[in-house]
Amino acid sequence: MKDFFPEVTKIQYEGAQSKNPLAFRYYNPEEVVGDKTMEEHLRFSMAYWHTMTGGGQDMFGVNTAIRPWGDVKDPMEVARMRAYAAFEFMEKMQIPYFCFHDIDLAPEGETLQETFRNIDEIVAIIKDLMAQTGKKLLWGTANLFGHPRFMHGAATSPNADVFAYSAARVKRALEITKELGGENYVFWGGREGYETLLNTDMKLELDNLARFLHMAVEYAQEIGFKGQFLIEPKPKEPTKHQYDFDTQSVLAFLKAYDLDKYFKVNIEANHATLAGHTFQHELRYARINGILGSVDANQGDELLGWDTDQFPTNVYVTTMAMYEILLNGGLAPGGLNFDAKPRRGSHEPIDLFYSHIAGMDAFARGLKVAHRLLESGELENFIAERYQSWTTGIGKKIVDGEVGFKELSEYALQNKPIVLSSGRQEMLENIINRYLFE
Ligand code: XLS
Ligand code: CA
Ligand code: CA
Repeated sequence: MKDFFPEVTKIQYEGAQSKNPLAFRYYNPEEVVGDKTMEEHLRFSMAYWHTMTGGGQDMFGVNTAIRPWGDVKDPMEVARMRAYAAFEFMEKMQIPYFCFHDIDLAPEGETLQETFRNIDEIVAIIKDLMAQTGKKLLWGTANLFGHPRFMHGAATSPNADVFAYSAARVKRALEITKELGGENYVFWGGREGYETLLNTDMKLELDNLARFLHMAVEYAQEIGFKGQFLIEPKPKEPTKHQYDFDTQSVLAFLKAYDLDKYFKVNIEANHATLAGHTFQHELRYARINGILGSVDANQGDELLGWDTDQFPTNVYVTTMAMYEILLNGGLAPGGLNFDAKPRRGSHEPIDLFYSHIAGMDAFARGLKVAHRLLESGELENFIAERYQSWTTGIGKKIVDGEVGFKELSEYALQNKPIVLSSGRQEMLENIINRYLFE
């Protein structure tokens, strides 16, 4: 088989002093941090669509990326070569997992039958490569947003035939995910939203989305797929308003439709930014509600209002993300999936290595800082102290449900003047910096 990345050998950990841009400075898979190795904590995954299938095309121009598996005419031959390139890349990068949409693997055919035949052929190749290399599938999904048939939605389309077609695609994607031992299955509602309420029956669309997800749950049970179902929140793009706006709206939807016991969320950093939240906010909200399932590890640009899917390099952000993930007891069976692409101008194959190394090192460093921060208890102790009034006296009575408005009013009327303590934001921010710079 052709060597697609002949200029690169396996990327190795060389330590923080290394100046080799093709080495890890922090990611050391075997290194134990707390109770697990880095590999077990981080569960890195390659996104097939960006790393293997994408080519740098944008609204103003065509593909720029040089991809050694893309230089033949027959799209099925490209798909076959791409599968081999994917496993060579994961091997060389020491990335244990990957994620895909059904049609990242193989081109759509003229008919649904042909699409399935194309995908099946590549799935067989991938299954062999997985057995040879030990690489694993973090999650599978179906692309229900790219083709014109989805222009008005998939499960939320006004046209019932589109709903049926989408069900067929998810059914097959679930079967493939099961066949490849996928540990999760993701629903990202690309076109599940609206452009204007003037033409939209919002109630019917939401009811239908819930019907669709219930059918998916039933079918997974029928075929014995044991993976975790995940919904990936995103507020906008491509539609102006997406129904899965953020984690809080997803949870409200899941509860309203009795789906909350079957689903968790896959949180993407860039989508948090688009929703006007920090990444940590989304992780925290999911964690405290027991629905933090997996993460799309990327970063957005606060100066741009769209989904830039950049590689995560901001160590402050990865530290606070890993802080939440450690408090969550980890992500398994989820992981950190690099739903990220090198910039359009970073078009050479080797840029795929530089960008993944940058992301893996940023998260590895974030993990180590977050672990030290948690071990010290500095933040948690401060918070416990700040909320201390809830553990004794009237606070405890409120928490224990022993008092109502009458008792509280009597208490307030005879209480001494209230004295508040400082929130100490700047002091705390400086504590974080101390850990980052240590
Ligand atoms: C797009 C989403 C998508 C999902 C999978 O913005 O991030 O790539 O992760 O469909
Ligand atoms: Ca994503
Ligand atoms: Ca994104």
